Amino acid sequence: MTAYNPERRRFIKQAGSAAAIIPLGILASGCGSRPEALKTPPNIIFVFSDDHAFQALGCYGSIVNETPNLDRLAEEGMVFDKCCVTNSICAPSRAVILTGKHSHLNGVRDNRDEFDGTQQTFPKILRQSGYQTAIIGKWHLKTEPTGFDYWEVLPGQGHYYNPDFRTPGGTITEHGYVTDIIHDKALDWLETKRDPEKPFMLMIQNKAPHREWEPGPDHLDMYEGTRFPEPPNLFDDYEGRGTAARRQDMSIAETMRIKADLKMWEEGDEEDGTFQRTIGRMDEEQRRKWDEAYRDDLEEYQNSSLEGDDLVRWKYQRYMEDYLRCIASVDDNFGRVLDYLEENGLAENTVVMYSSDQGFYLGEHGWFDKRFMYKESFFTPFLVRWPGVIQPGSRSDELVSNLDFAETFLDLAGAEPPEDMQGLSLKPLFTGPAPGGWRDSVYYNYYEFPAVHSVRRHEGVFDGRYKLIYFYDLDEWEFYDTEKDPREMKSEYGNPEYSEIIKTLQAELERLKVEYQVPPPEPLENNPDA
Ligand code: SGN
Ligand code: CA
Repeated sequence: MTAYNPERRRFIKQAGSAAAIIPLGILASGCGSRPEALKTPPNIIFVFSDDHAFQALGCYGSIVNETPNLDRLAEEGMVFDKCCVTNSICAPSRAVILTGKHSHLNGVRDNRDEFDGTQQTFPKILRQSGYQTAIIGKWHLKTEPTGFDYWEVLPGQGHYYNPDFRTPGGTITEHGYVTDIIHDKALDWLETKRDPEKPFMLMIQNKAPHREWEPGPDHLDMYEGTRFPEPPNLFDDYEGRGTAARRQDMSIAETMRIKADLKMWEEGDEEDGTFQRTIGRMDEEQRRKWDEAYRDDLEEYQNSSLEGDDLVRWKYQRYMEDYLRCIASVDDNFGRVLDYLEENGLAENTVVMYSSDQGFYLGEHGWFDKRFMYKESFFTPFLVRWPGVIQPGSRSDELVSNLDFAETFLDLAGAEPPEDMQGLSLKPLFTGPAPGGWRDSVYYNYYEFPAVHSVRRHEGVFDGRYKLIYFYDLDEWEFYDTEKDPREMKSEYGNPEYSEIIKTLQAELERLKVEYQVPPPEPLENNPDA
């Protein structure tokens, strides 16, 4: 890989040595022995949420919520501050993780594509290497899971209450709240279905905190009376950006629905499709608790006549309550997994990772949802704990990606990654500074348009500081200096001060497209801009 930006490389080297993370493995080898953790292939637990914004994690500096159990993982392990996704949307992210390949090669460019389960994936290779593999929870790839000894997955988006699960024996319906049930099943797998003779890979895949953000029975009253700080760009006017930011359909003001998203249902709404697949699934007791919890909000809303910015403010607060309640359940259940590992002597030799399929907007730019290459949806949380190997409380600001997860899992297992996987194993970063030749940039491509939320197709490159985005159907470029403009409010494309770096990044984008074998964009059908 050509290092195109020597300045950045120097910065990384200095930052790496300043951080002085001494791998425990090296310490131990000085005493003539290697820690147990490095000898045997470790177990891996990968906990993955759907739409969990890094802004809603304590260890990423959240000012809106607390996540004590996830933070425990951060305190005992490593936090990645620049974990990017290649394509900020659900099914594509999952396909990238399984295959270690960009969307154009794994065949899942958007949520409408079906995953071809006959292709090479990391769980298949882990199995060949002697691992027992299991996946429980959201899948979203349409076809049947392959490469897993055990699977129970939600159909499509799944349901929050009394969810269905696809299993090899057919679809079953469970009673309860989806996050609790996914974790019950995961703990049951560890307890009764795990083969103690083999290392294992367990993927615990939350539906939460995906829209419509339905909290579980244990958290319905949480944040009652809390006023969340508003992001400074909640009322963004998009002046500093192009057509795409202005024409999206994912704003709190316009797109967010008072009933379906914010639960202000009234008598007579029972036939509504969204009502049916959310509240309509509840049993009497669940429903009673729910109605009780929302009664005051509904009354307050009905008695107010909010408009304009005041209405947006109210919607933002309601949104945050429910979104963060969903996360509270993710965090509680994550704590159950950590406790189980400890109580059963598994904590030492199990690498625990936490991530999300992408980031999410919590009112920044006036938005919810994801898709754009802007910071909030481009970065995703990524935490790793590996006792005895990763220095507790460490952080990495290297450019890493969901493209790297497959090769990382294989490396942990001591398995050789296939030549055609496109990521990098992150294992070296767990114990020290980035090895020479580490990437200087990441490539991004978002494809789902026209579609829900109306985000234009775009590709781009990010080098850790500068971000270049090309909306190819609009033929519009944007460029951000994320150090000077961390909220990405003003594109500097066309600013002569940046013309050199823009040219360099344009060349880098072309280089990456050759390296990753990116074909030219397919013609767009039904382009509303044409
Ligand atoms: C649903 C949501 C959208 C969301 C997509 C994709 N609408 O269509 O807001 O962007 O899923 O989400 S909803 O009314 O059904 O909630 S993804 O995570 O699967 O990519
Ligand atoms: Ca998602």
